[in-house]
Amino acid sequence: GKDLKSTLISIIPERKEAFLKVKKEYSDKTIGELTVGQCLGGMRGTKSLYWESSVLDPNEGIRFHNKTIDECQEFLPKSKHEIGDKLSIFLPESMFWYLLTGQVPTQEQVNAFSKELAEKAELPAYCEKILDSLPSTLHPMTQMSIAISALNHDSLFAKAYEKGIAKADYWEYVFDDVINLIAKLPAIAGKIYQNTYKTDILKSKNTSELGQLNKDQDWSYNIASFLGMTEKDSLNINNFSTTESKDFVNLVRLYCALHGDHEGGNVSSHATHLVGSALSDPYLSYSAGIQGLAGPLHGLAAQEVVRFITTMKEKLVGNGDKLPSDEKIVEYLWSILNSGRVIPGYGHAVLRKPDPRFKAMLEFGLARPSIAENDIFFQFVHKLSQVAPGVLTEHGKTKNPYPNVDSGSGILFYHYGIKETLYFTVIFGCSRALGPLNQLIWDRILGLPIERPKSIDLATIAKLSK
Ligand code: CMX
Repeated sequence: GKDLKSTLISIIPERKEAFLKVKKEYSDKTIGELTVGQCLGGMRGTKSLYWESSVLDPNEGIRFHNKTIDECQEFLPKSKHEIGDKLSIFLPESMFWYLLTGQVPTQEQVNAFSKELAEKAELPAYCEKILDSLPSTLHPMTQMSIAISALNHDSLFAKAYEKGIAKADYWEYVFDDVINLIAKLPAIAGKIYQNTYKTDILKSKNTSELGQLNKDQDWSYNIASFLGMTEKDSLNINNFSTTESKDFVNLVRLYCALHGDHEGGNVSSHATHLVGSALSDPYLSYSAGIQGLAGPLHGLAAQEVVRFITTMKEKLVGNGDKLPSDEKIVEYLWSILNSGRVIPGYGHAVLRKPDPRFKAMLEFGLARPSIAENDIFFQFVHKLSQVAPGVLTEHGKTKNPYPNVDSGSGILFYHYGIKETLYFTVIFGCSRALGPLNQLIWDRILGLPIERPKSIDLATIAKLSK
């Protein structure tokens, strides 16, 4: 079978023709109107961004090229080492292939793509040096954005652009940069974890690395390995059994595949697309996306849920390992709401039903007895998803009383030993590369221009609204 780039090349003419047709025939047609409320209110609901790979439906949640999460779980290829294993999860690299091309890769194509990513995974020495020089008190997301923007040193697009290339050729260099960047994220994530939290362990074991790259393994396996959290290829810092090691790798796969793309308007995706429109290379563009993901209203929400759940458990059952009664939980939720705080992990700006990504994360835990039966924090998450919607509905404020994606993911990573809450968003940062960087390639294929919306002052707004 063809590799990813050749597959992409084969579909470009058709997609380009469709794009140009719509642009030519409908450019002066109206697809919505703009209210003052939207202009002053975060541009909610303004249909003003082009994004191909996913669409968010308020009731159904995200669809990738029109397929639901459940469907993607059925047809996207898994690791070649775990074919036929019911608990194994499809690969984020399968998802990237699908997002970029709209086609489902064969098992062989994904095997080769995983291998290509592993072969390009190593960080250049200067990037390691930069990461090693950062204070361990620097937020992990700041470290991540520094490392990614530093890689612009090796951008093939930036170099070619400097020499002079035709506009029609931009995308090829952007494509190569994107693959290189995605390939290097596991090593970046691992180095940050190691430098920020695990220097003592390294010292005590007299070694300089938590884990190694395994070129015969997939991208998520290598994330887990660089975190020191596989049974083989790493220090196995949490003493995982074979099953736990496999399950953790599958958690990384599931999390990364599902959090990759969520339309174009969320802050990290929009920022990547905007900065890329100035022809900044993919490293600079995605480092801007990472900086947006680092905001508490965006990527950091998962860490808030973990704090919320662990505090609630502490307050309601102390060191106990049995859930309290539903009444006790309901009472606790009301005490939070009555003190003017929000229930983290519930509500959404666009969604009006339970987030299917939450359902997928929940099912991951429910399928594993060690989590479903023995992890009280997970049991709290599960119970809350049954109890909180009723309380929030009675409270009557939120437009969506259901759990959102952040409700379940953090506590699963917590289960496997990532207790450093500030670190969660770095794994989100590995995942989020898939959506925005696939669109960035298409932005250059289709020759989208620099973005430059019109801004206006208050007097003009008042005048125009008369
Ligand atoms: N608990 C209590 N009150 C809530 C609530 C919650 N979980 N979610 C919304 N509300 C309240 C809002 O604070 C707002 O109150 P005011 O009118 O007093 O300001 C009212 O309900 C209406 O809000 P909304 O229109 O339903 O929601 P928004 O689009 O304004 O905000 C969101 C969406 C996610 C920020 C909000 O639901 C929230 O704060 N949730 C908790 C934090 C959280 O889980 N964030 C992660 C979101 C997932 C993601 O995008 O990654």
